[in-house]
Amino acid sequence: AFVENLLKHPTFLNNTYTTTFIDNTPELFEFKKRQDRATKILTYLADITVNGHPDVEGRPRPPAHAKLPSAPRQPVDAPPAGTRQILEAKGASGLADWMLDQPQLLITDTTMRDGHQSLLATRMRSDDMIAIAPTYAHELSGLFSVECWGGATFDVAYRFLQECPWQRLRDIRARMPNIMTQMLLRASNGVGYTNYPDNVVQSFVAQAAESGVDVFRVFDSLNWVENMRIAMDAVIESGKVCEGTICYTGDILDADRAKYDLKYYVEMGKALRDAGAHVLGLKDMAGLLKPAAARVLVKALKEEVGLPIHFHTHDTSGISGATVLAAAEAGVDAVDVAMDAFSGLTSQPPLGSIVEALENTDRATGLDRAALRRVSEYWEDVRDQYAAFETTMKSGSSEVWLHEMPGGQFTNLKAQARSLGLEERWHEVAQTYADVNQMFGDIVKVTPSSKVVGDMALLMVSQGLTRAQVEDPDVDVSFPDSVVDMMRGNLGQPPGGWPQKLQAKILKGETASTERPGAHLPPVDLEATRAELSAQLDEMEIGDEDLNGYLMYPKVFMDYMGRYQEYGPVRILPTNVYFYGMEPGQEIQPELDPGKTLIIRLQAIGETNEDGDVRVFFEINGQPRVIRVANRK
Ligand code: BTN
Ligand code: 3PY
Ligand code: ZN
Repeated sequence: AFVENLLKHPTFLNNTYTTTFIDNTPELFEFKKRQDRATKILTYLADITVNGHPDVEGRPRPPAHAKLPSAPRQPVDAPPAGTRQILEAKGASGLADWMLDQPQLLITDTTMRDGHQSLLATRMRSDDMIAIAPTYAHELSGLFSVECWGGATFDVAYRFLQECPWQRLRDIRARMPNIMTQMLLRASNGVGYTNYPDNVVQSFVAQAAESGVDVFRVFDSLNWVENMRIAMDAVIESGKVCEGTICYTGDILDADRAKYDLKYYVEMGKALRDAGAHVLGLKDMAGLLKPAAARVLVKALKEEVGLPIHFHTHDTSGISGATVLAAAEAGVDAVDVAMDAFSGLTSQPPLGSIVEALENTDRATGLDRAALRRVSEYWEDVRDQYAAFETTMKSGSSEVWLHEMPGGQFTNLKAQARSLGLEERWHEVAQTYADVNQMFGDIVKVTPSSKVVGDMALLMVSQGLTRAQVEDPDVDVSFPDSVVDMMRGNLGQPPGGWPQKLQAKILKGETASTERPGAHLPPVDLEATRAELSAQLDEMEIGDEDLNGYLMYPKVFMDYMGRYQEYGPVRILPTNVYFYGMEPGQEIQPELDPGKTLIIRLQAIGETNEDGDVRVFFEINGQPRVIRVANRK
C-alpha cells in the first residue's frame, strides 16, 4: 500500500520529491482505504456470518442433503479441438458453411445463461461456472456453443453478485478454449433496458469480442431490423459470429393472428441475411412455437433464407421438447437446450433427453451421454445451493398461450406481483398482460418491450383498470414511465406502428419519433467518460472493460465499485459461504490469484459489546486475525 501511495503521489509523479519527501508526507501512510484484499474478504465473511446476506433472508435454505458441488478432475493437457478452432480457422462465414454441412443436430448448452436466468433469477455465480468449464472442454468438446453471457447476467453480476461480468467471461474462456462461447445481445439496447448511443453499442460489442464472446445472438425487442444494424455490423466487424435473430410470437398456423404469419418471418429472415447475419437465430422466448408450426417455419426459413438456423425456445408449456424434435426433423441446424438439472419449466428443454431422443437417427448429436450425466449431476448440486432463488412454478402450463410472457420474465413478474400483494390474482395479471399486448397493437414481447407490457399490466390490476378504461380518452390514467417512453418511439417501431389513439392519449399531444432511436442520441465521448470515472474513483486507472460496464449501467457499476473497495474480490468465495457465511471451525481455501490460495478458518464469534460490535476471530494462512463488525440483527 505504501508503494502504491508513493507511486500515485503528485509530488512523486512530478519528479519534484527530495530525500525528506517520505518523512514529511504523512498521507503516504494512510492505508485505511487500501486494506489488502484478504482483509477485505475477511470483513465480508465477518459481516455475512454475523448479519446474513440480505438477498437470502427469509428464503428457503439449501436442503439438508445438499452436497457441495465438485467438478470431475480434468487432465492438464489441451482439450480436443472444437467449434472455436473451426471459427479461428475458417472465420464466421466458414463456420456457417460448416454448420450447413453437418448431419448431426448441433447443441448449445444454455445452463450458464438462460437456464439460471429463467429458473434462479439469474443468480448463478461465476465460481460455479468456472469450476465445471474444464469438464466441458475435455468431455463435451462436441458442443456447438455454451451460452454463458449477456441477457440479464451482465447487470445481475454487478448488482446482486458483487462480481465483474467481464472477468467471468475471461475465466470461462481460459478454461474452455475449444467450445464457442455465446452471448445474448439486445441489439441497440445492449445488455440493458434502453437504447444506447451507437458508439456505446459498438464499443460494447468490440469489448465483448475481445474479452471472449464468439457467437453474438442479436435481437430487437420489436423485431425491427433497422434497429439491429449497428450491433450486427459491430459483430461482423469483430470477426465473430453474428446470429441475426427473429423473435417468434403469435401462431403462424392461426389465421386470426395474421400479423405474424409465415410470410412475415420469411421476410424478416431475408432482411437479416441481407444485413449480414452469418446464422439465423429463431428465438421463441416465450415457448409459443408449436411442433406443427415449427415444421412449417423451419422448412420455409431453410429453403428461402439459406442460412443455418439456430432455434431457441422455453419449456413453460411443458411440450417444447416436441417442438425441438420437430424442428430437428425439419432440418434446423442447431438448438438451445439446458443441462437436465437446469431444464424444464421456464427454462429450455433437457439437453440429455433431446440427445437421447435423437440417438440412432440421422440427427444423432454424437455427444457423450455418460459425460452429460456427470455434468448434469454437478449442476444438480449447484442448483441446490440456490434454493433461496427457486420460484413457485411447479408444472408446465398451457396458459403461456394466453399471456405469451417470455420465460425469463415469467417468474420475475410473478415475484413483482407478489411484492405488490397481487399473488392470488396471478391469473388476472396473466389475462391483463394479454389485454395490454392487444391494446399495444399485438407486439413482440421480449426484453425490454416485455417489461413495458408487464409494467402496464401490473398497474392495471393494482388500480382495477380495464382495457376499455385505459383506451377511453376521458378516463385519466397515469401511465408508467416505461410505457410513455415506448410510445415516444424510444424502443423503436413495431410492424405497422403504434395504435394512434392510445399513443395520442399517452403522449398528451407530444409528437412521437419514428426514427431509429440511436439516430438522435449523441455519441458519448469515451475518453472524457473514462477520465470522469477515474476522477470519481480516486484516480484509479480505468480499463476498457470497466468503462464499458459503466457506460451500460453507471449507477450499478459505481455501487459495485464501492462495495469492491470494502469487501474485495468476494467472487472467489464458494457459493454457500458467499450467501450464508461460515460456521465456527469451518475452513475454506479460496484462490486469490492463480496459484495463490488463502486458508481461512473461522475460529469463533465473540459477544456483541455495548457499541453493538462483534469481534469475529479468524485464522488466515495460520495467523490469527480479529475483525470487528456491527451487529445489525
Ligand atoms: C447488495 O444487496 O447491496 C449487494 C450484496 C452485497 C451486500 C453486502 S453483504 C455484506 C453487507 N451487508 C449488507 O446488508 N449489505 C452488504
Ligand atoms: C433477455 O433479453 O435477457 C432474454 O432472455 C430475452 O429472452
Ligand atoms: Zn430465452
